[in-house]
Amino acid sequence: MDISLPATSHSKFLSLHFDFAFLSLDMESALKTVVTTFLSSARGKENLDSKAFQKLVQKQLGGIMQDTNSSSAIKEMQRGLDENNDGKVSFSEYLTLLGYLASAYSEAQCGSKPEAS
Ligand SMILES: [Ca+2]
Repeated sequence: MDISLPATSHSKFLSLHFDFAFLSLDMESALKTVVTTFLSSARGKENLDSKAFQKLVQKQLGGIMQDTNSSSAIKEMQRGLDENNDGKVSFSEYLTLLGYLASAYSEAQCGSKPEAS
């Protein structure tokens, strides 16, 4: 499974001035949750530090991910996501995790493994 997402910072997206005030459809709500979860976890910073990332995973993803009670497993996952090796999880690195989870969920829904492309 290989997912590459554009390494665009969220601040670039936010400068596009979409009107996010009236998100109402399921996917729009999901998008809002994805963004606000990151922002509230980052507490005004650009990145999640290890502690914030661990908290986010345990609180938000404990239901679908195994080993969320193991801080070493979460640290291992964080290292895997940390493309620029700064020890923190940026918004795009966070999206990489969500991309993996979305793919895994999609596979589970389809009940089949994706073709290698
Ligand atoms: Ca990083």
